[in-house]
Parts: sequence; C-alpha cells; structure tokens
Amino acid sequence: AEIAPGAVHVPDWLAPELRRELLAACREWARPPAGLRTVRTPGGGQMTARQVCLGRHWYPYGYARTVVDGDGAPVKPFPELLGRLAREAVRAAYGAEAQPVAYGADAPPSAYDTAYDTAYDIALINFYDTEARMGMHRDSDERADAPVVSLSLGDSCLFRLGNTEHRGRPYTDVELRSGDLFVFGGPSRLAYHGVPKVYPGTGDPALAMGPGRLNITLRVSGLPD
Ligand code: MD3
Ligand code: FE
Repeated sequence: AEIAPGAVHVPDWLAPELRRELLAACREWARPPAGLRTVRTPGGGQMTARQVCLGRHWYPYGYARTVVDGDGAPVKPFPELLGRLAREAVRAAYGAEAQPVAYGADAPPSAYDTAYDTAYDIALINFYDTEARMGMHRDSDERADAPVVSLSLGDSCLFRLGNTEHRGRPYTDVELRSGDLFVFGGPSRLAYHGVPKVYPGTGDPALAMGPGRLNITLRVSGLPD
C-alpha cells in the first residue's frame, strides 16, 4: 500500500525462514566489539531504542568508520545479504515500472530511479524494548536520495509518518508487524517519522524472539569508500 507518495508498505514481506536468519544475524551483530549501544543525543539525553550499525557508524549527526561515541572499534562490515535484500525490497515496493532506463546524467531526477543500481552500504539496526520509543525526526545524514528500506521483526509498533515541513500534523499512523517491509523514497525520503509505541506481546510466535521489536534500516550513504 502506498501510504504517501514514495512511501510503500508491504505487509508480511519477509519469508519466515529469512526472519529467523535475520534475527540470528542481528544477535551476532549486536555482540561487542562495535555491538549494541545506547545513542546519546547532543542535548544530553539518550535514545531509548538501542542501536547497532553495519557499514558505517551513525552518531548524531553523521557517519563514521569506527564507534566514535562507544568502544572505538571499527564498524562491522555491511553484508552482501543485506545489499541483495535492499535491492529486492525496492523492486517489491515500487514494481518493475520503477526500473531505470537510464542511470546517471540522463536519468530523471526522482528517487524512484536511483535505487536499483545503487549499492546499499549501511544498516542501522534498532532494538526496542517494550517501553522504547523514537521521537519524530528526519533522516538527512545520507548524501544520496536512494530510498530507505525498513524491515520489522518481533513485536508490532505504531509507526507515524509525518510531513516534510515540521514534526507536527498532518501525519499518517500505520501499524508495523513482524515481517513487514516499508520503503521510503521519492517525496517521502525526507519526511518526519517516529515510533510512538511498541505493542507488547504482539510478536511473531514462529520467531521465539522474546519481548521487544527489531527494525533494520538499509541505506545508501553516498559517502566515498
Ligand atoms: C521515513 N527507524 O532508524 S523505520 C531510523 O522503526 C528510524 O526503528 C524507525 O526512523 C524504526 O531512522 C522507523 C522506518 C523509516 C526509516 C527511515 C525513514 C521511515 C522513514 C526515512 C524517511 C522517511
Ligand atoms: Fe528515521
């Protein structure tokens, strides 16, 4: 379903076997060094969702090769499995008609055209316990306009997609469940968004994940190698 221009929700997209594989991989990626960490915000607060990064380390507000605000370790590599998954996800959300006929100078200036030949190179994985939230924000630290791909595992949440002007209304609320895909490109790439609530006990019985929610976002950094 297209929730807003360029924002496409594909419920139940991940095959059960792939959900299990991703959960197991997330548990490995969460281990130190460069494992799960609490993100401190510039105002002296901290995010309630904890995070692990692959490819590049995100910190407010930029990307680094090492965990500059944690153990200082080199960031874990971005696995090719996630690169393939990202390209498949964009194709699933936008369909074959979104495939670029031209790439580069001749391509039309829309994020719909940029995705397929673009190398996804960053994963930000957020771990929500049942109390965790994410306030309304924009993702503007990437230097590329390729769509952000989001995969959800575990407990359901309330996801809020706002507008590109400010944090407030109008917004559209969507429930995200285990296995759902969401792709945010085109006019929605810089929209405000957040996670106001996790719904305890709504998780995926087939996953045996325990309470909480996992979200994997796949991104194109636009940064030099
Ligand atoms: C809409 N994560 O990591 S995923 C984030 O569920 C983030 O953990 C949330 O916001 C989560 O930055 C939401 C959905 C998402 C991700 C990126 C977006 C929505 C987006 C970028 C632009 C617009
Ligand atoms: Fe975000």
